[in-house]
Amino acid sequence: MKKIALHWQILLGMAAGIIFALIMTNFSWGSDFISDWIKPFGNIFINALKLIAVPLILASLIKGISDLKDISKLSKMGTRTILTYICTTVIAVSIGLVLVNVIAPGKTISDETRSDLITSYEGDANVRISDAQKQKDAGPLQALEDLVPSNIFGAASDNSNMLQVIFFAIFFGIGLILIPEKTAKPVKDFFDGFNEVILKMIDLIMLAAPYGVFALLAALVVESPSADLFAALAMYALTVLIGLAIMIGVYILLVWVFTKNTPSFFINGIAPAQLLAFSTSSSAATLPVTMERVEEHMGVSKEVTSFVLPIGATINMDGTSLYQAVAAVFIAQAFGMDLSIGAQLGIIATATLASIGSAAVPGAGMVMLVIVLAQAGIPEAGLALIFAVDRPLDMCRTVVNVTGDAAVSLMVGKSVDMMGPPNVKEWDDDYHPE
Ligand code: DAS
Repeated sequence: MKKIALHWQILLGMAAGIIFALIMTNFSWGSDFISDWIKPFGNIFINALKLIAVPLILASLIKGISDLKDISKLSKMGTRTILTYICTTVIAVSIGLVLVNVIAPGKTISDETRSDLITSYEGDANVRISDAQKQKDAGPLQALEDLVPSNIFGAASDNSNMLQVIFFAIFFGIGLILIPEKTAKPVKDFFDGFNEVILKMIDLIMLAAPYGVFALLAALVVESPSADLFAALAMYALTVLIGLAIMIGVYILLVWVFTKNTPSFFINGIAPAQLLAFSTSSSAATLPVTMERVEEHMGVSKEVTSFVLPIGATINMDGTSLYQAVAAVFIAQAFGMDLSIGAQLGIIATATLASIGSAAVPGAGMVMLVIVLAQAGIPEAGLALIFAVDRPLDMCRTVVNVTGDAAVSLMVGKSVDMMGPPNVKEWDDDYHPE
């Protein structure tokens, strides 16, 4: 049978999980059967995602930072590229935070459903939510102090110290850049290979996604059979989609203002890459098309695209960072946790860093969400809540990731004067900006 694309398999797994659970609830033993024999597979799947988070941060950040070594040679373009990428990511996270606080999808859940959620979470994780929240609301400089681990293995062993792992990865990457090239090469080669292995492991974990989603959804239906929970999930997904749409508008505006290229020129230029990003959920798989579209149809010179776009596919994931901010606050709302402004600002930092560390492959944003949740003391059990709708959102946020990379390429190309005149529809053979 022709292989069905993974996201259709996952959507099938979602539907099958709901239908299976609705059938089983007609039997007196149905709910127990699902809790005892099906739900564990959902937890195994979530644990596999959490398992890969720390190695993924180490691999992708150390590789990403050590790749920046080339940037020092292109300091003018490099600095502008990194700063612009960080700015667009912070804008994306901020849009996500404003929307999720205004729409508050997690607050539409009834108190009864919320207490069911808390009971099931505290039962599974035997952690009282209030305690988890309290330890995160310590003094103002506590967050800064917590950034530096006293023991990397201790930090790596507890998912709630993800920022410490990120700190170590960045620190290690900087050290790698500063030692002589000859000495650094074997270490850099090791982390390049290590990164490839981790990406392959994510691929393998995602192969189990249809079955993991089936189990998660079946458990969700029998354990909190409330319609308001599904309504809240729908509102959460809508909040993410509204944020992603606003982000596309922000890019169109930035390109219009900074490069004088019209919205229709930009959208017509990037549309084929957006469609590929939507169907593959992978910025990495879309990269060749993104480069061709930005170079051949939007006039940015190869010297800029061959530098800015690969870095962007690796560290600039604005759609992912917006999604992580919305998801984290939604889960906190669902569990009845009021996040302080300090905790939400912390989410801006962790979602920005987590999106930098997210790999450009399907489901990576979900893996890195573990960091944002753990750092803010938000129950990771919430992953089971939102993973049900993650894949369709992954397809949409990858479109935004790719669009953001293209927009920044145009802006950097314009700023270093390596870009053709605005709104050139098609490049004729003898005119390409060098
Ligand atoms: N699918 C990832 C990408 O390729 C983004 C994500 O998982 O959030 O951009």
